Amino acid sequence: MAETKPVPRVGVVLFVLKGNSVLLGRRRSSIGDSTFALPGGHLEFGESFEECGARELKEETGLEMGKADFLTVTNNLFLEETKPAHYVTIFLRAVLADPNQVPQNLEPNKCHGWDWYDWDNLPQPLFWPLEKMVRSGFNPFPSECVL
Ligand code: 8DG
Ligand code: MG
Ligand code: MG
Repeated sequence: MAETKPVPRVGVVLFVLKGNSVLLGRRRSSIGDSTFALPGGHLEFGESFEECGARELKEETGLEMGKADFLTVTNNLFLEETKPAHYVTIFLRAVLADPNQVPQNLEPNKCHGWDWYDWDNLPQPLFWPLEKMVRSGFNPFPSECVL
């Protein structure tokens, strides 16, 4: 049987913010195994970015997403992997519907566990698309508008 030609896929991931912290989980995956990454996953047919982000957050952590907004998009090539992949990744910023909710590890086959990490003291190693953003000086927190 002829191999199907690989195509780029769309990932939607969330910077879930709480105080000065973000939610990260250590991946169990053929892509970025053991690295700390944001919650998120594949955009499904017919979904808005916000719907996808809220669904993935719920599936992976049990958390209910509150207000969310678009931050940026990056083009990520994973060509050295056993199964090469190409993701256009949409990054949203979100808060929780209820800030007291506690994350659960609902997909333990895909993640070692979720926790809050201070933005000024992020764990290592970060999943490389995230590492690249952090190194470039990207900051997901709303900038203070001082008039
Ligand atoms: P699904 O079956 O639940 O839809 O997918 P998933 O298993 O949750 O997918 P994922 O790998 O968590 O996310 C899809 C892709 O998004 C991932 O393979 C590469 C891209 N991606 C980034 N940065 C990040 C990130 O920080 N976290 C996550 N989860 N994915 C990211 O480029
Ligand atoms: Mg998922
Ligand atoms: Mg995921």
